Amino acid sequence: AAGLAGAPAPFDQGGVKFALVGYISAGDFFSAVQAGAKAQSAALGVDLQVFPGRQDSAEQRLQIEQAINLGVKAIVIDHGEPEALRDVVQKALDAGVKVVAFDVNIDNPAVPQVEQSDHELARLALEQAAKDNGTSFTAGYAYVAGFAPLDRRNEVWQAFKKANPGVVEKAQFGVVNATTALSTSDQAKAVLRANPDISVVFAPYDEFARGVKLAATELGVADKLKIYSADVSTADIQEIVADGSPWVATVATNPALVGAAAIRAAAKLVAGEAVDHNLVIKPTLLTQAGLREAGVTTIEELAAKLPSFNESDVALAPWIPVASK
Ligand code: SR1
Repeated sequence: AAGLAGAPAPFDQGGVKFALVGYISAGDFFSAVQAGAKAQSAALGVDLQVFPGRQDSAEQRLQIEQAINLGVKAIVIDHGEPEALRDVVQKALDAGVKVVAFDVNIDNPAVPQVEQSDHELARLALEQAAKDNGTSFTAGYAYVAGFAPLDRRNEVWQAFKKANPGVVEKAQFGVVNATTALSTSDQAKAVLRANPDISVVFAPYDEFARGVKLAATELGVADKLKIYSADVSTADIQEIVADGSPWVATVATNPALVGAAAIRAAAKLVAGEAVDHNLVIKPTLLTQAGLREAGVTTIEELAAKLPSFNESDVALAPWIPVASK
Protein backbone atom coordinates (compact mmCIF):
# COMPACT_ATOMS: atom_id res chain seq x y z
CA ALA A 1 0.00 0.00 0.00
CA ALA A 2 1.13 3.55 -0.66
CA GLY A 3 2.49 5.59 2.23
CA LEU A 4 0.61 8.43 3.86
CA ALA A 5 2.17 11.72 2.80
CA GLY A 6 3.36 13.83 5.73
CA ALA A 7 2.90 11.02 8.23
CA PRO A 8 5.68 9.80 10.53
CA ALA A 9 7.36 6.43 9.98
CA PRO A 10 6.25 3.76 9.34
CA PHE A 11 3.02 5.22 7.96
CA ASP A 12 4.90 7.35 5.40
CA GLN A 13 6.15 4.18 3.70
CA GLY A 14 2.88 2.19 3.74
CA GLY A 15 2.56 -1.56 4.24
CA VAL A 16 1.64 -1.20 7.92
CA LYS A 17 -0.55 -3.98 9.35
CA PHE A 18 -2.82 -3.81 12.41
CA ALA A 19 -5.17 -6.40 13.93
CA LEU A 20 -8.45 -6.04 15.77
CA VAL A 21 -9.15 -9.08 17.92
CA GLY A 22 -12.71 -9.38 19.19
CA TYR A 23 -14.40 -11.54 21.80
CA ILE A 24 -18.14 -11.15 21.23
CA SER A 25 -19.69 -12.30 17.96
CA ALA A 26 -23.26 -11.15 18.32
CA GLY A 27 -24.80 -7.82 17.61
CA ASP A 28 -24.72 -4.57 15.72
CA PHE A 29 -22.54 -2.85 18.31
CA PHE A 30 -19.49 -4.95 17.55
CA SER A 31 -19.98 -4.81 13.76
CA ALA A 32 -20.16 -1.03 13.98
CA VAL A 33 -16.97 -0.84 16.08
CA GLN A 34 -15.26 -2.96 13.41
CA ALA A 35 -16.62 -0.78 10.60
CA GLY A 36 -15.25 2.33 12.31
CA ALA A 37 -11.88 0.66 12.84
CA LYS A 38 -11.75 -0.41 9.19
CA ALA A 39 -12.62 3.08 7.93
CA GLN A 40 -9.99 4.72 10.15
CA SER A 41 -7.39 2.13 9.11
CA ALA A 42 -8.13 2.76 5.44
CA ALA A 43 -7.70 6.50 5.99
CA LEU A 44 -4.28 5.79 7.52
CA GLY A 45 -3.27 3.40 4.73
CA VAL A 46 -3.17 0.59 7.30
CA ASP A 47 -4.09 -2.97 6.41
CA LEU A 48 -6.42 -4.06 9.25
CA GLN A 49 -7.12 -7.72 9.83
CA VAL A 50 -10.24 -8.32 11.93
CA PHE A 51 -10.39 -11.49 14.00
CA PRO A 52 -14.06 -11.87 15.00
CA GLY A 53 -14.78 -13.16 18.49
CA ARG A 54 -16.67 -16.28 19.38
CA GLN A 55 -16.95 -15.79 23.17
CA ASP A 56 -13.93 -18.05 23.44
CA SER A 57 -10.87 -16.90 25.40
CA ALA A 58 -8.64 -19.69 24.15
CA GLU A 59 -9.42 -18.73 20.56
CA GLN A 60 -8.89 -15.03 21.30
CA ARG A 61 -5.45 -15.82 22.76
CA LEU A 62 -4.57 -17.81 19.64
CA GLN A 63 -5.71 -14.95 17.44
CA ILE A 64 -3.45 -12.53 19.30
CA GLU A 65 -0.54 -14.93 18.76
CA GLN A 66 -1.46 -15.19 15.07
CA ALA A 67 -1.52 -11.40 14.79
CA ILE A 68 1.96 -11.19 16.35
CA ASN A 69 3.19 -13.79 13.86
CA LEU A 70 1.64 -11.87 10.96
CA GLY A 71 3.95 -8.98 11.82
CA VAL A 72 1.29 -6.47 12.82
CA LYS A 73 2.52 -3.23 14.37
CA ALA A 74 -0.49 -2.90 16.66
CA ILE A 75 -3.37 -4.92 18.06
CA VAL A 76 -6.70 -3.55 19.27
CA ILE A 77 -8.35 -5.95 21.69
CA ASP A 78 -12.14 -5.56 21.79
CA HIS A 79 -13.59 -7.09 24.98
CA GLY A 80 -12.51 -10.40 26.51
CA GLU A 81 -11.66 -12.01 29.80
CA PRO A 82 -8.79 -10.04 31.35
CA GLU A 83 -7.20 -12.98 33.18
CA ALA A 84 -6.99 -14.91 29.93
CA LEU A 85 -5.31 -12.07 28.07
CA ARG A 86 -2.75 -10.38 30.28
CA ASP A 87 0.16 -12.74 29.59
CA VAL A 88 -0.43 -12.94 25.84
CA VAL A 89 -0.72 -9.15 25.71
CA GLN A 90 2.65 -8.95 27.48
CA LYS A 91 4.00 -11.32 24.83
CA ALA A 92 2.82 -8.90 22.14
CA LEU A 93 4.38 -5.93 23.93
CA ASP A 94 7.65 -7.84 24.35
CA ALA A 95 7.62 -8.47 20.59
CA GLY A 96 7.36 -4.70 20.02
CA VAL A 97 3.67 -4.75 19.10
CA LYS A 98 1.60 -1.86 20.48
CA VAL A 99 -1.68 -2.82 22.15
CA VAL A 100 -4.87 -0.82 22.79
CA ALA A 101 -7.73 -2.35 24.80
CA PHE A 102 -11.42 -1.53 24.50
CA ASP A 103 -13.63 -2.54 27.42
CA VAL A 104 -11.29 -5.17 28.81
CA ASN A 105 -9.03 -4.21 31.69
CA ILE A 106 -5.55 -5.37 30.73
CA ASP A 107 -4.12 -3.55 33.74
CA ASN A 108 -0.84 -2.65 32.03
CA PRO A 109 0.46 0.94 31.89
CA ALA A 110 1.65 0.33 28.32
CA VAL A 111 -1.90 -0.46 27.14
CA PRO A 112 -4.30 2.49 26.75
CA GLN A 113 -7.87 1.67 27.74
CA VAL A 114 -10.80 2.83 25.60
CA GLU A 115 -14.23 3.06 27.21
CA GLN A 116 -17.57 4.80 26.78
CA SER A 117 -17.78 6.51 30.17
CA ASP A 118 -19.94 3.69 31.48
CA HIS A 119 -20.66 5.37 34.79
CA GLU A 120 -22.07 8.41 33.02
CA LEU A 121 -23.91 6.17 30.57
CA ALA A 122 -25.70 4.30 33.37
CA ARG A 123 -26.32 7.48 35.34
CA LEU A 124 -28.03 9.14 32.33
CA ALA A 125 -30.21 6.07 31.72
CA LEU A 126 -31.25 5.81 35.37
CA GLU A 127 -31.92 9.54 35.68
CA GLN A 128 -34.30 9.16 32.75
CA ALA A 129 -35.90 6.13 34.42
CA ALA A 130 -36.43 8.18 37.58
CA LYS A 131 -37.81 11.10 35.56
CA ASP A 132 -40.34 8.82 33.84
CA ASN A 133 -41.25 6.52 36.75
CA GLY A 134 -40.36 8.33 39.96
CA THR A 135 -38.05 6.69 42.48
CA SER A 136 -40.38 3.91 43.63
CA PHE A 137 -40.82 1.10 41.15
CA THR A 138 -40.38 -2.63 40.76
CA ALA A 139 -37.54 -3.46 38.45
CA GLY A 140 -35.95 -6.21 36.44
CA TYR A 141 -32.24 -5.98 35.77
CA ALA A 142 -30.31 -7.53 32.87
CA TYR A 143 -26.68 -8.07 33.83
CA VAL A 144 -23.86 -10.57 33.38
CA ALA A 145 -20.82 -10.08 35.60
CA GLY A 146 -17.27 -10.13 34.27
CA PHE A 147 -17.54 -7.68 31.37
CA ALA A 148 -15.84 -4.39 32.24
CA PRO A 149 -18.53 -2.08 30.80
CA LEU A 150 -21.37 -4.05 32.41
CA ASP A 151 -19.51 -4.15 35.74
CA ARG A 152 -19.01 -0.37 35.65
CA ARG A 153 -22.71 0.17 34.78
CA ASN A 154 -23.61 -2.23 37.57
CA GLU A 155 -21.78 -0.05 40.12
CA VAL A 156 -24.11 2.80 39.20
CA TRP A 157 -27.22 0.57 39.37
CA GLN A 158 -26.25 -0.65 42.85
CA ALA A 159 -25.67 2.95 44.03
CA PHE A 160 -28.99 4.04 42.44
CA LYS A 161 -30.93 1.35 44.35
CA LYS A 162 -29.17 2.28 47.58
CA ALA A 163 -30.02 5.95 47.10
CA ASN A 164 -33.63 5.07 46.18
CA PRO A 165 -34.93 2.34 48.52
CA GLY A 166 -38.29 2.50 46.75
CA VAL A 167 -36.66 0.89 43.72
CA VAL A 168 -37.02 -2.84 44.26
CA GLU A 169 -35.10 -5.23 42.02
CA LYS A 170 -37.25 -8.36 41.63
CA ALA A 171 -34.98 -10.32 39.31
CA GLN A 172 -31.60 -10.26 37.66
CA PHE A 173 -31.09 -12.14 34.43
CA GLY A 174 -29.13 -12.06 31.14
CA VAL A 175 -26.87 -14.19 28.98
CA VAL A 176 -23.92 -13.20 26.80
CA ASN A 177 -23.41 -15.76 24.04
CA ALA A 178 -23.68 -16.07 20.25
CA THR A 179 -27.43 -15.37 20.46
CA THR A 180 -27.58 -12.95 23.37
CA ALA A 181 -30.89 -11.31 22.50
CA LEU A 182 -32.77 -14.59 22.04
CA SER A 183 -31.24 -16.26 25.08
CA THR A 184 -31.95 -13.19 27.21
CA SER A 185 -35.49 -13.08 25.83
CA ASP A 186 -36.14 -16.63 27.05
CA GLN A 187 -34.99 -15.66 30.53
CA ALA A 188 -36.92 -12.37 30.44
CA LYS A 189 -40.12 -14.25 29.59
CA ALA A 190 -39.78 -16.41 32.68
CA VAL A 191 -38.94 -13.37 34.82
CA LEU A 192 -41.87 -11.29 33.54
CA ARG A 193 -44.30 -14.19 33.96
CA ALA A 194 -43.15 -14.77 37.54
CA ASN A 195 -43.10 -11.03 38.41
CA PRO A 196 -46.03 -9.33 36.69
CA ASP A 197 -45.46 -6.24 38.86
CA ILE A 198 -42.17 -5.38 37.14
CA SER A 199 -42.71 -2.04 35.43
CA VAL A 200 -39.13 -1.02 34.60
CA VAL A 201 -36.26 -3.04 33.19
CA PHE A 202 -32.73 -1.67 33.27
CA ALA A 203 -30.99 -3.52 30.42
CA PRO A 204 -27.72 -1.67 29.79
CA TYR A 205 -26.65 -3.53 26.62
CA ASP A 206 -28.76 -3.29 23.46
CA GLU A 207 -28.85 -7.05 22.92
CA PHE A 208 -30.35 -7.40 26.42
CA ALA A 209 -32.90 -4.67 25.68
CA ARG A 210 -33.80 -6.32 22.39
CA GLY A 211 -34.39 -9.59 24.25
CA VAL A 212 -36.56 -7.95 26.92
CA LYS A 213 -38.63 -6.15 24.30
CA LEU A 214 -39.19 -9.40 22.42
CA ALA A 215 -40.27 -11.14 25.63
CA ALA A 216 -42.65 -8.32 26.61
CA THR A 217 -44.19 -8.26 23.13
CA GLU A 218 -44.67 -12.03 23.02
CA LEU A 219 -46.25 -12.00 26.48
CA GLY A 220 -48.50 -9.07 25.54
CA VAL A 221 -47.20 -6.87 28.38
CA ALA A 222 -45.28 -4.28 26.35
CA ASP A 223 -47.71 -1.56 27.42
CA LYS A 224 -46.94 -2.21 31.11
CA LEU A 225 -43.16 -2.03 30.81
CA LYS A 226 -40.45 0.55 30.21
CA ILE A 227 -36.97 -0.52 29.11
CA TYR A 228 -33.84 1.62 29.61
CA SER A 229 -30.70 0.50 27.79
CA ALA A 230 -27.23 1.25 26.47
CA ASP A 231 -26.03 1.32 22.84
CA VAL A 232 -27.70 2.24 19.59
CA SER A 233 -27.83 0.99 16.01
CA THR A 234 -30.20 1.48 13.10
CA ALA A 235 -32.05 -1.69 14.08
CA ASP A 236 -32.27 -0.46 17.69
CA ILE A 237 -33.68 2.91 16.63
CA GLN A 238 -36.35 1.16 14.61
CA GLU A 239 -37.28 -1.01 17.61
CA ILE A 240 -37.34 2.03 19.91
CA VAL A 241 -39.55 4.24 17.73
CA ALA A 242 -41.95 1.45 16.70
CA ASP A 243 -45.59 1.92 17.77
CA GLY A 244 -46.18 0.59 21.25
CA SER A 245 -42.49 -0.09 21.92
CA PRO A 246 -41.61 -0.44 25.61
CA TRP A 247 -37.97 0.52 24.84
CA VAL A 248 -38.16 4.16 25.90
CA ALA A 249 -34.55 5.30 26.21
CA THR A 250 -30.99 4.31 25.50
CA VAL A 251 -27.67 5.99 26.23
CA ALA A 252 -25.06 5.48 23.55
CA THR A 253 -21.94 6.47 21.73
CA ASN A 254 -21.56 6.07 18.01
CA PRO A 255 -19.73 2.71 18.09
CA ALA A 256 -17.94 3.49 14.81
CA LEU A 257 -16.23 6.38 16.63
CA VAL A 258 -15.03 3.94 19.30
CA GLY A 259 -13.39 1.68 16.70
CA ALA A 260 -11.85 4.66 14.91
CA ALA A 261 -10.47 6.15 18.14
CA ALA A 262 -8.87 2.84 19.12
CA ILE A 263 -7.11 2.64 15.73
CA ARG A 264 -5.90 6.25 16.01
CA ALA A 265 -4.53 5.54 19.49
CA ALA A 266 -2.73 2.48 18.14
CA ALA A 267 -1.31 4.52 15.23
CA LYS A 268 -0.01 7.21 17.56
CA LEU A 269 1.71 4.59 19.73
CA VAL A 270 3.31 3.04 16.65
CA ALA A 271 4.52 6.50 15.60
CA GLY A 272 6.11 6.92 19.04
CA GLU A 273 3.63 9.55 20.20
CA ALA A 274 2.17 9.84 23.69
CA VAL A 275 -1.37 8.52 24.24
CA ASP A 276 -3.45 9.06 27.38
CA HIS A 277 -4.01 5.90 29.39
CA ASN A 278 -7.79 6.38 29.60
CA LEU A 279 -9.52 7.20 26.33
CA VAL A 280 -13.17 8.04 26.85
CA ILE A 281 -15.85 8.37 24.18
CA LYS A 282 -18.80 10.23 25.71
CA PRO A 283 -22.32 8.80 25.39
CA THR A 284 -25.56 10.65 24.64
CA LEU A 285 -29.06 10.08 26.05
CA LEU A 286 -31.54 9.15 23.31
CA THR A 287 -35.19 8.98 24.30
CA GLN A 288 -37.98 7.38 22.33
CA ALA A 289 -39.86 10.71 22.41
CA GLY A 290 -36.81 12.63 21.19
CA LEU A 291 -36.10 10.19 18.35
CA ARG A 292 -39.74 10.20 17.25
CA GLU A 293 -39.94 13.98 17.40
CA ALA A 294 -36.75 14.33 15.34
CA GLY A 295 -38.02 11.77 12.83
CA VAL A 296 -34.78 9.78 13.20
CA THR A 297 -34.93 6.24 11.84
CA THR A 298 -31.27 5.37 11.16
CA ILE A 299 -27.91 5.91 12.81
CA GLU A 300 -26.85 8.07 9.84
CA GLU A 301 -29.85 10.36 10.39
CA LEU A 302 -29.00 10.48 14.08
CA ALA A 303 -25.42 11.50 13.28
CA ALA A 304 -26.66 14.19 10.90
CA LYS A 305 -29.18 15.63 13.38
CA LEU A 306 -26.90 15.38 16.40
CA PRO A 307 -23.38 16.32 15.27
CA SER A 308 -21.88 15.70 18.74
CA PHE A 309 -22.86 12.02 18.33
CA ASN A 310 -20.53 11.85 15.33
CA GLU A 311 -17.49 13.57 16.79
CA SER A 312 -14.75 12.51 19.13
CA ASP A 313 -11.56 14.33 20.02
CA VAL A 314 -9.89 11.13 21.27
CA ALA A 315 -6.38 10.36 19.94
CA LEU A 316 -6.30 12.97 17.21
CA ALA A 317 -3.07 14.10 15.52
CA PRO A 318 -2.47 16.57 12.67
CA TRP A 319 -1.13 13.78 10.45
CA ILE A 320 -4.05 11.38 11.06
CA PRO A 321 -6.90 11.85 8.59
CA VAL A 322 -10.15 11.27 10.47
CA ALA A 323 -12.16 8.56 8.73
CA SER A 324 -15.11 9.72 6.69
CA LYS A 325 -18.33 9.19 8.56
C1 SR1 B 1 -21.13 -7.84 27.06
S1 SR1 B 1 -20.50 -6.24 27.06
C2 SR1 B 1 -21.59 -5.36 26.04
C3 SR1 B 1 -21.26 -3.92 26.02
O1 SR1 B 1 -19.99 -3.73 25.49
C4 SR1 B 1 -19.92 -2.42 24.92
O2 SR1 B 1 -19.41 -1.60 25.91
C5 SR1 B 1 -21.31 -2.06 24.53
O3 SR1 B 1 -21.65 -0.79 24.98
C6 SR1 B 1 -22.17 -3.15 25.13
O4 SR1 B 1 -23.25 -2.65 25.87
